[in-house]
Amino acid sequence: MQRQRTDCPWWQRGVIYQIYPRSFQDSNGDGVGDLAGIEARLDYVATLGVDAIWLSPVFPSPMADFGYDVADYCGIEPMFGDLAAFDRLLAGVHARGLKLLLDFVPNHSSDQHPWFAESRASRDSAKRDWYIWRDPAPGGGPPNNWISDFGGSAWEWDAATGQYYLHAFLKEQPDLNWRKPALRAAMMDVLRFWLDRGVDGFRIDVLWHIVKAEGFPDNPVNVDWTPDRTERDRLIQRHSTDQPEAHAISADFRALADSYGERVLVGEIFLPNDRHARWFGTPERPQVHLPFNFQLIENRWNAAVLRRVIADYEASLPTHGWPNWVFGSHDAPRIAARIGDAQARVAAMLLLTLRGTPTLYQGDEIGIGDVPIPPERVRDPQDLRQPGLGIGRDRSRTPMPWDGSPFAGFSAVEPWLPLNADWPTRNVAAQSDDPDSLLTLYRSLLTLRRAQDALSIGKFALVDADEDVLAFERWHGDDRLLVALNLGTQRRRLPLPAHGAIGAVLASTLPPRVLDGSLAPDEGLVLRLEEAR
Ligand code: ISL
Repeated sequence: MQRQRTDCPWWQRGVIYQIYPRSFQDSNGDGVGDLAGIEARLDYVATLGVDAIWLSPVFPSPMADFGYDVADYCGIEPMFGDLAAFDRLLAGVHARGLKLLLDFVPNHSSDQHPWFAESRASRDSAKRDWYIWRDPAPGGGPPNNWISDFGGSAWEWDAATGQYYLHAFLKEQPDLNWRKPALRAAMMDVLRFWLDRGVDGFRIDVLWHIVKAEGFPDNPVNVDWTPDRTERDRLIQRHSTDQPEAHAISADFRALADSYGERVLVGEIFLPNDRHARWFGTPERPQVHLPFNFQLIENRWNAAVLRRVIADYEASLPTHGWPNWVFGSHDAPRIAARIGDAQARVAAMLLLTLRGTPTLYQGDEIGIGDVPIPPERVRDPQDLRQPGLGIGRDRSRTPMPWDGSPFAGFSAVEPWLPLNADWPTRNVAAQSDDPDSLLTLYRSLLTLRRAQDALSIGKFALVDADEDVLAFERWHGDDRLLVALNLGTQRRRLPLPAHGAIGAVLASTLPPRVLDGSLAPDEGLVLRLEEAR
């Protein structure tokens, strides 16, 4: 059989590892992680077997939204280090053959950014329309009905200049005006600044938000809203997000990235498949390489549900589009908290065997579960503004537990958020020494993925299977694999492959055993398929 082309870009084969800088490693004893701490842990990241690091924002910030409120796009937050520390980190990343993606936050800046200070100083300011200012509605009050993602009106009154400004998130995060050419040019310069420094790309925060409909019409009411949902969901964000003009800007980002050679853009985009797929752009005018796909987070852990999700997503991809999968982030509940320890092993196997670039969130490789945050320690502004909905993000942002030393080797002092209660046993050192740990499973799956083109760049097809079982084949050239995952608590039949016969077990979520045509509860297998004789 003819071998397929294997000279595909690194970001198609590779695995992205998200580091939340506040919680990875503290090096200076302030209880908050920093760049030197990350640098000190690079060998861990390299030996884990991932290919790229995406760093959540490290820019100067008042931390109203923990770095997603940027006060200087071309600097480093002193709490994290400085540009020299950044350069050392980047050199260390590259020396280990890894890539580094920064988090670009284009939709909004901090209200402490000098641009906003200038914008709000007066209606005549040269930068007034770098942000979105509007007069009150004719009868008074906010210009329209838009709701902030963090609750309340998306408009904040500025008494000094007698206008409202728009903020899709906190009032400390005023939205930038991407219809203004000078703002666009300034932000392109920001990207150049970091690309010139050698970064390998960007994850782009809330990319689908960056342009708003002309005339700022009211958003339609969501008739399906129920009080257990966030206030934001009372409305459908039709006019405040996903505007055609944003696609043109996304294509401009891509053209700039491409002018630097092989760099990668990951777009944070929450949309239904048909609209999501448009963010790939066209072959002639491509947009982001990887529009983040959060459907494993958004959907129930159920084989039938995931089967449909995977099939629909695969079907939605344009021919030039490359899939990707995300199972955890600093915004989402921990995967192990959602599905438990045994199924977290099955989830690891799914994430690393699906077709498409996986993103692994720090701490998920050791299965950090739910970390209840005592009320007095809650820091997440979204949670503080909308208490009682169980949407707190702090519980996914707790520090990495490295070993059994005080504060888990994360810091010399009490960390900014509590550690997972089971840190004395659930930590990197303990799991590194344990052949049956989740970390060991992650390492072996990452090694397998690297060794098997079928897993990283191979083709994909779902296979019929019993209830609770999710199964698919991956193949590349003559190599063909069957992945069979039991998401349930009953023993099920091992699905029959569509092609060939079952051969060697390449990976298992459970201890080795002789195959008997069944899948045990919580069992996931990667099997080699051999030519049927
Ligand atoms: O719209 C959502 C899901 O349908 C939200 O989860 C939303 O996309 C998300 O909150 C956006 O997250 C990003 O931007 C925020 C920041 O607080 C998050 O940490 C960041 O990941 C504002 O910059």
